[in-house]
Amino acid sequence: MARFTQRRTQFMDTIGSGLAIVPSAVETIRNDDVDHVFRQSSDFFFLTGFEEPDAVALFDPTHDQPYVLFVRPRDPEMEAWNGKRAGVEGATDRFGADEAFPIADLEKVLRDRFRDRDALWYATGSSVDSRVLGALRQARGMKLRAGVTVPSSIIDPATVLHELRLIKSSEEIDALREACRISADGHCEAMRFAAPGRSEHDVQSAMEYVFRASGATREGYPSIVASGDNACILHYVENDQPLEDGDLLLIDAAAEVGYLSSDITRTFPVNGRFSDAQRAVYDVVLAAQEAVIEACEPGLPFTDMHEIAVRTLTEGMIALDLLPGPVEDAIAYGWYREFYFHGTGHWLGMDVHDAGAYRIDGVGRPLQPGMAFTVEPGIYVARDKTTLELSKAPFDADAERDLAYLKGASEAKRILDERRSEADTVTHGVPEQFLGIGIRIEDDLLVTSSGCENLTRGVPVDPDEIETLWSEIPTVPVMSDAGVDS
Ligand SMILES: [Mn+2]
Repeated sequence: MARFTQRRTQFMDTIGSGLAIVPSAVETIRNDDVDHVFRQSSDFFFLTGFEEPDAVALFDPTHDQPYVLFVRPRDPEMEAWNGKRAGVEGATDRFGADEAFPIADLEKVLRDRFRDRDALWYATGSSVDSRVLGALRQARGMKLRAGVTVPSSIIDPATVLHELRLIKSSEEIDALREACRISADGHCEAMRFAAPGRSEHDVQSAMEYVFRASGATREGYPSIVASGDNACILHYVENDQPLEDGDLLLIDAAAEVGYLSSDITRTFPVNGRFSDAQRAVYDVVLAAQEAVIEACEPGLPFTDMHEIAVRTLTEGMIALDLLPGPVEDAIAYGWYREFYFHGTGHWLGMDVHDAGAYRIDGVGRPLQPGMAFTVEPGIYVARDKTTLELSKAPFDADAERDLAYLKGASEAKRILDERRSEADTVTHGVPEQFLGIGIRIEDDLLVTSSGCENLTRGVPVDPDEIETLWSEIPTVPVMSDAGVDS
């Protein structure tokens, strides 16, 4: 438990004479007596190592009992139904709390602890808002009568906590490495397993079997197993379609180990052979990914990665006649967004889209050793995108985000559409052979002192290597294969 103690010390060192409250995740009902699978909140687990719901952690560094846990009390009858509880005794004996209380005592203890504290570090919007803020209101009432000080400001602990989570410790890196290794193995199995006549669901089963059988706790996020046109839907999770000969299969899936998640995407042909058109688009995406990975080293601003990806992808799209040139126009007017409309990566860690700021004072944050992130360019040519109407209105991603923030997404879209329709336009036909192709390639990188380490190349990206792997016999048994020609 040493790592949790160390994190609490680091966290408490920064909150000074304030106090911090961090709640656990809550259970959500699936139906009747059945809950959705519970997974502890990453912030809470990071500081406590405690995996039960209905808990709250209090950090009060100037008190002589600085670390307090509020937990579900022991209850043999409930435990016989729903599993063991650490209880108040376990919270102190096994989880290192200086003091522990039943969760029902939260308000009473908080009122006491709020005395003489200047700030409350608490992320409002949680399930215990009414209890925490109710206790604070009562403490303020006491303040008027008794003349004590209670917190007069509420500060989001993310500013401290998420910075701690952003730089990974050696233990976290070990877990992340293992998650990446297992995830790569699962993707390799998916490449062996996929064949015309099997389904997205069959491939998902084989891949997730490898994840879990290799020691993963769970998937880091719902697996996306998207064949053919489905690959153009970014968060497709139905995963229920048969695999068609000639289609590509895009899989975005990964394992979680020790509360650290990997995040891998591969795209490969269902029948083991890229068509010329598929290979041409694939090569552009791979070139963009490699250009970004090549540039990754300490000091590179996070936002530069997207610019590198956009430039390489745009050059490739123009070379394939997906877009008209010149490159400078296709970038300045944002034409590339017809086929590439998401970011190039995100922090990776306890949450797949992990905590931590991407910009500081509006400027892209420089990479530092111990940060982990994804690099995931893609090209998605929707089946019905046969003709493009490309506007020559200047495109500014930051200005568009600001506008969406101020006006709301739908009003911002209306304003931008109007602006685009008023500018000159270019009409461009999309070559038919590319329609319906969606490709993304995603790897996980760890910043080292001298560069970046790719943690997920245990699964190939090279098209020839993918074709070879596809031809191998699956290691997971094929349970039903009625539709497959062998
Ligand atoms: Mn990702």
